[in-house]
Amino acid sequence: MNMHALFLGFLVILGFIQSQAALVRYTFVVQETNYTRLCSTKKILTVNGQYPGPTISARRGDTVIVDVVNQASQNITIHWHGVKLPRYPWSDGPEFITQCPIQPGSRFSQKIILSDEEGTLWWHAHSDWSRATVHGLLVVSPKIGTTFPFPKPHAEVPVILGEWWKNDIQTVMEDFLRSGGDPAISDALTINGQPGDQYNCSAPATTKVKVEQGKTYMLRMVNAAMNNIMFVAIANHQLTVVGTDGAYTKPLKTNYVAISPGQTIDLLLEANQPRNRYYLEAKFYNSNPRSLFDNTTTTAIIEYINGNYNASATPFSPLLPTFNDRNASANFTSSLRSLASSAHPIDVPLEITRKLLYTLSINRLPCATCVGRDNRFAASINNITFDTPRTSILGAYYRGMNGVYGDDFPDNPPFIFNYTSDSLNTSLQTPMDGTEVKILKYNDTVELVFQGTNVVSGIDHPMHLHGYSFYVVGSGFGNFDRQRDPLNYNLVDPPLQQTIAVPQNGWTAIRFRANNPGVWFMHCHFERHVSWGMEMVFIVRNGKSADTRMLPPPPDMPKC
Ligand SMILES: *[C@@H]1O[C@H](CO)[C@@H](O)[C@H](O)[C@H]1NC(C)=O
Ligand SMILES: *[C@@H]1O[C@H](CO)[C@@H](O)[C@H](O)[C@H]1NC(C)=O
Ligand SMILES: *[C@@H]1O[C@H](CO)[C@@H](O)[C@H](O)[C@H]1NC(C)=O
Ligand SMILES: *[C@@H]1O[C@H](CO)[C@@H](O)[C@H](O)[C@H]1NC(C)=O
Ligand SMILES: *[C@@H]1O[C@H](CO)[C@@H](O)[C@H](O)[C@H]1NC(C)=O
Ligand SMILES: *[C@@H]1O[C@H](CO)[C@@H](O)[C@H](O)[C@H]1NC(C)=O
Ligand SMILES: *[C@@H]1O[C@H](CO)[C@@H](O)[C@H](O)[C@H]1NC(C)=O
Ligand SMILES: *[C@@H]1O[C@H](CO)[C@@H](O)[C@H](O)[C@H]1NC(C)=O
Ligand SMILES: *[C@@H]1O[C@H](CO)[C@@H](O)[C@H](O)[C@H]1NC(C)=O
Ligand SMILES: *[C@@H]1O[C@H](CO)[C@@H](O)[C@H](O)[C@H]1NC(C)=O
Ligand SMILES: *[C@@H]1O[C@H](CO)[C@@H](O)[C@H](O)[C@H]1NC(C)=O
Ligand SMILES: [Cu+2]
Repeated sequence: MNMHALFLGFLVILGFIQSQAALVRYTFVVQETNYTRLCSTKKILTVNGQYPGPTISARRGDTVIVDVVNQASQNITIHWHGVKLPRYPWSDGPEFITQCPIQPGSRFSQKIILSDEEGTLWWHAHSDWSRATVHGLLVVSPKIGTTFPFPKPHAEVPVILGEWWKNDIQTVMEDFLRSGGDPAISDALTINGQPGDQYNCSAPATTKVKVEQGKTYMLRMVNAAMNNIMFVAIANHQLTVVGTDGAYTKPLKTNYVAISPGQTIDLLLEANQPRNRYYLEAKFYNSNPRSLFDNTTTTAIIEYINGNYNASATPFSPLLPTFNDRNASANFTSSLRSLASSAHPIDVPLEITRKLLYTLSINRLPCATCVGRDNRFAASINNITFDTPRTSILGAYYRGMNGVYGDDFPDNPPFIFNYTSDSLNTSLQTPMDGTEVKILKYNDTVELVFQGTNVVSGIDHPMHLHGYSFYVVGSGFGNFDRQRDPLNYNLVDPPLQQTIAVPQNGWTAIRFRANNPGVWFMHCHFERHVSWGMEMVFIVRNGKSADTRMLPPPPDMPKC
């Protein structure tokens, strides 16, 4: 063989390697681990003994196999948040929606099929409240031979925002469900599992990001907290948003970030300030004056290399929006734009075949067993509080089993009223119970308007849809106006997201094409609202051709 042929052969092989998606494999051992935070030790659920859990690293289009082994003493399921899993809902994870739990002593090999996701995603438990400690990043890098749509950052830094209770999380959840009221507020917020240097016992382990002046760093941020949106900022530094929920955005320069539970944001940090120490701070945004919340601040430290600062002085602190500034939250959220470049094009549905309007409400139900109160909180979508079955809806759908769910989820609120009025009749507070799904045809183009209500009390709802990304085409405060508001939709470069904060007493319109057949959960990503029933299920029917049908289930699907 001459050199020329050898060289051509080499090029062919190189091309093959580049176009080949890789198969990546991980083992996740779910186990109980003793952990010390805030000077006290408790048993938490972890993956591989780590909190936060291990980072999964893959490239666009790869397939990741995760062998989940349950060595803990409770049921568990794992969800790959933001991964669409084309035609393969079997690995999606929500308990009793797409699978039965992985029981203690058993295992489930989950296949995570990546497609067009690129950026930061994450994974978390999707049973009870165990996601409090069972979560981690899922980083999808550009394919070999392609790169970021911005200069390659000097380094990538995980920023996992969380919430820590001194008490056992299962106990926190059970006490909360029994009480009928709000859950006990957490004892600290965390960054990468640490409350920060303002807490005893935590100071030495506080996240320190050492930066070199003149370099740019990429923060891969996720809000893994249970119950609130967060404001985040770094003293004296602007941040540039370049992506959210595994899709690129137009660069957005900002002094602060508002991030919903479930949402991920990729940010560039330019180390362009004097060589000193600066706090990265995060705290909760809470728009509802009625609910108590954890009003503490968690910190990490951005520390310049070769600085001549006073190491015992407190780092500079950023100015964050005030805790109840709903404008600051809505303003940030509505400033995001898709990159919409030729390398990263978008495809917003323009002809809509299914128009849906879903109200999101907090409710009350009578309670005879609640201590000190005669009612308990509930929550609903279109006035239906979701009743979770004890077997998998996906399994029932696939096998044609009757009696597990109904297909009567309403397209519109059953009763039209002034959703965001300051004075609503208390007769509106009692919801209906049901396990209703919404059936969509393959390739339906859906416009879904979420309408927040002031029933009981208005609050933001970070809504998350499994199996899809959607375009956020509009939002506003007050009631959605079917005539006027669509005139202001952004159909040019709306952001592509999987979790969107519907503003307090406001609305948000999303669009997506139902081209992923399966059973897909949709829910508020505030854990207490999920426990109260703010969730529903879409079933997207198979298309006609073989490549538009659901794939068969794996042989090791857990059984109920
Ligand atoms: C965790 O701590 C408890 C109580 O201190 C102890 O009984 C148990 O053996 C510890 N478990 C592990 C896995 O270290
Ligand atoms: C830290 O410890 C000191 C001394 O034990 C105590 O006075 C203080 O309240 C503690 N602070 C926190 C935040 O726990
Ligand atoms: C934080 O919340 C607690 C109650 O959980 C309250 O006592 C305290 O005053 C609040 N602090 C601030 C600064 O709002
Ligand atoms: C360093 O900071 C500490 C705490 O603020 C202060 O007490 C000390 O005087 C400072 N040292 C110098 C050299 O400025
Ligand atoms: C919030 O924005 C609205 C306009 O959208 C304005 O009327 C209101 O004053 C703002 N509130 C605050 C606290 O800035
Ligand atoms: C956000 O606030 C800034 C400054 O108040 C304003 O200029 C901008 O138009 C607002 N953006 C949105 C999307 O509301
Ligand atoms: C709905 O309620 C809001 C807030 O109380 C009020 O400003 C608005 O005028 C009401 N709309 C109608 C049509 O009554
Ligand atoms: C509230 O609704 C009930 C039932 O629809 C009705 O009987 C009652 O008059 C209403 N109350 C007010 C204050 O509007
Ligand atoms: C929800 O349904 C219940 C039961 O039918 C009814 O009493 C209540 O008024 C409804 N509420 C709303 C907001 O539609
Ligand atoms: C789905 O809709 C798109 C856009 O209208 C069309 O190109 C495609 O052929 C459709 N696919 C199927 C299977 O109907
Ligand atoms: C664990 O899952 C199995 C199968 O669905 C169920 O029968 C059992 O009740 C669950 N255990 C708990 C503690 O929820
Ligand atoms: Cu909610």
